[in-house]
Amino acid sequence: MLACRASTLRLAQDLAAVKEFRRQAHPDFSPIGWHLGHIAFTESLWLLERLQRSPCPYPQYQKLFAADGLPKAERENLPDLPTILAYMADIRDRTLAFLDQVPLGHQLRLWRWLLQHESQHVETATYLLTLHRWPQTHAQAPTEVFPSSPLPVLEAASTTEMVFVPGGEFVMGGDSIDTLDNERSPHSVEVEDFWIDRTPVTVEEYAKFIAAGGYHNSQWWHPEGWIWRHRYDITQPLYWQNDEPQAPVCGVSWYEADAYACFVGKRLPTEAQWERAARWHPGTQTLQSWPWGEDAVSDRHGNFDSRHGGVTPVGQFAAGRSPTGCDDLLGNVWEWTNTWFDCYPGFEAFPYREYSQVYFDRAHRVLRGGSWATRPWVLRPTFRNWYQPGVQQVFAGFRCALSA
Ligand code: AVJ
Ligand code: FE
Repeated sequence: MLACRASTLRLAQDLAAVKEFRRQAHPDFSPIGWHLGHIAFTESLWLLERLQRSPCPYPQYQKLFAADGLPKAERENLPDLPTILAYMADIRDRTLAFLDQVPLGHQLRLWRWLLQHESQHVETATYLLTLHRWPQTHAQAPTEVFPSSPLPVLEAASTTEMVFVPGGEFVMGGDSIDTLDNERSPHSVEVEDFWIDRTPVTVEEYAKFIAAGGYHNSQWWHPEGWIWRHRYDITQPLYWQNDEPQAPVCGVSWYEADAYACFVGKRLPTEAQWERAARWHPGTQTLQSWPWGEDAVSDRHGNFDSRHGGVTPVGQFAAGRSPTGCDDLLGNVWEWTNTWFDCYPGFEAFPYREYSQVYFDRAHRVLRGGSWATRPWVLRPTFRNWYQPGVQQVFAGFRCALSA
């Protein structure tokens, strides 16, 4: 709890400009300050009100900071940063005092869920800070110079190397104390032999899709993706920049990832394939805890925990490589998969239906692997993130797959 809060405050200290703290960076997201208040509100709700059965210590924040309180656009009227930090500190003092009175193992899953919850909101806040600051830190993005009429069919040449992953039966999901409701329960699935890109698709590779008029040729696009691309007049990833060709492409929606995969004659991996690639050791025929084996996650294994302040060129973390030869599976960018977010067999909502269950609606696609801003205790090969297919998630990229 202390390590988690220290890393949350690291982000809070970075909020120099008040406008970044209060203003929505994007209409789909609440302001950063709301995320901080919501972290404390959620801790207070579940530990103090529900577990300890205390009255709500800050009823004035009930409506503002509850997940279902106000529309996102009405969350800009926030207390100032010191007030929110004091709120967070006071709730934390109360929960630690409560922890002194209860056995450590009592409702451990709920206590640990709160850390997962806090750090996911911190990742979203990091995301929003990135959006706020993008225009200052990056030069004007180059726009494409290609014709807007459909082009003839092109033979797509992807130079992204692929690795072979033998198929078979394996146990997907997890039930360790930190796993969220949507990761449970472990269950057996079977995948066929497949190939998967060694690394996420790079800026250099993706630029070929743009250069070939990929955004102007319906043949690569899912019908809904083609409608989406026209409705919002999308011609490149959000905040597209090509100054680092070996960086993973990011800021892409599922529709763009899917279209690119089609363009290179591949497709997106299913989440079962992704998890198999991240955990299966063909030599020992066993599942590993991590792509690299059993060693605890460390800096050598990938780009996460905001250590590098952004994406890093693909393939820089040899220690994080999987037995089949995949790099960057955990950290760097979230990776879109071909799978709708849905429950696993035996699903039980925890701690509330609105956490996962309401998103099992065939309107959200699963992303795997974590980003450069994911905290180490959230980074794991069974973790499932989800977004609507039209969200150009600036922390998301993808890798492609191919059936054998
Ligand atoms: C899993 C990141 C999509 O931020 O909406 C936080 C996590 N749920 N509080 C989100 C979450 C409730 C969720 N994501
Ligand atoms: Fe939340």
